[in-house]
Amino acid sequence: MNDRLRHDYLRIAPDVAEALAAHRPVVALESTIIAHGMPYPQNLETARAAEATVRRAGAVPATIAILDGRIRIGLSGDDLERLAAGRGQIAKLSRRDLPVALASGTDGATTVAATMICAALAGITVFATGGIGGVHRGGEASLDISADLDELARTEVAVVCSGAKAILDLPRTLEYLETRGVTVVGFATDRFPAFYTADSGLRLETRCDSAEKVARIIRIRQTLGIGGGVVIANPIPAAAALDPVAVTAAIDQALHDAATQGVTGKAVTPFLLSRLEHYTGGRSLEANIALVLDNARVGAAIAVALAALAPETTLPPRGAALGPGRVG
Ligand code: PSU
Ligand code: MN
Repeated sequence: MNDRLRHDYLRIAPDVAEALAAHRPVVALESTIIAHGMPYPQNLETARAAEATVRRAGAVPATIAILDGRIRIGLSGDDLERLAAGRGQIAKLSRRDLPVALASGTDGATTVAATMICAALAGITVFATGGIGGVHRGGEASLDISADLDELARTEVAVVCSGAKAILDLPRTLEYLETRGVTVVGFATDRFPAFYTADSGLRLETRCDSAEKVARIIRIRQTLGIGGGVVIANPIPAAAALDPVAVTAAIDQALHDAATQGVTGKAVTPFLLSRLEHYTGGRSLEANIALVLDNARVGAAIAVALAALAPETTLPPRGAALGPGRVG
């Protein structure tokens, strides 16, 4: 890894650094979900519970955020509280925003795209979250396509999620991932999950029923050196899933609000999430918490399986290999 980067901008918590050095399993967790995806104090409780879930499953959690202009890999309890309680004042940072936040020394929450970049810099391969961004409805005209999708195409991190919310154009999101060469795996499902519901109706070609099988696909993709990530789509646990009819109605209302209020750019996703929470009467929040924790569990199982792969399929830590085709 670039010494300048490590010295000036990257701060890896000791327990995470030790685990990485020993090739023990580590799971990255994102912070936009804490600062912009859920209200306080449920955001803080969920962040803590996700870390505890990863630990219980035998891996070390590394929640990622920007604090005081430093990329922080692994946060303390106070750090989590600062991100969770600062809701509103904490910037939402994607790929383009990272250098700006570091230059100005501010705090910021990392999106899926920015968390993938930071995880790759630290040498972390597995990342668990709630949902990825995607092609927004009308995206073929507005060009509102989440930077998460291009990040998945270029940065070698496996992202465990419950698909993407149906506030997005899910068929075009899957088409875009296919065009950009991202491997999408259904975890014990043949269908792309739609976040609050297990089935978007869209078929996936790849299904894995075990963490070991997912780990082999991730490792072989790394070995091929083709760059880019893998999406592991883990459906919301059945007991926590919402009624599809109620979700569709809430989404229509949220999209209507965004259109009439002229919400654009990076504000769109947080705006839609909070309207959705309003229109589902808080039930969306409970579902969101349940799926994040299940993704943390599955992410840890995959990280454990990766660490257990035979030595001949083990590569050295990859450091800052961010470009497509660069093999560490
Ligand atoms: N989808 C969710 N919850 C979230 C997000 C997406 O269900 O919290 C967040 C993630 O951090 C994701 C980001 O990376 O929103 C995508 O934002 P945008 O569409 O502006 O790229
Ligand atoms: Mn956008």
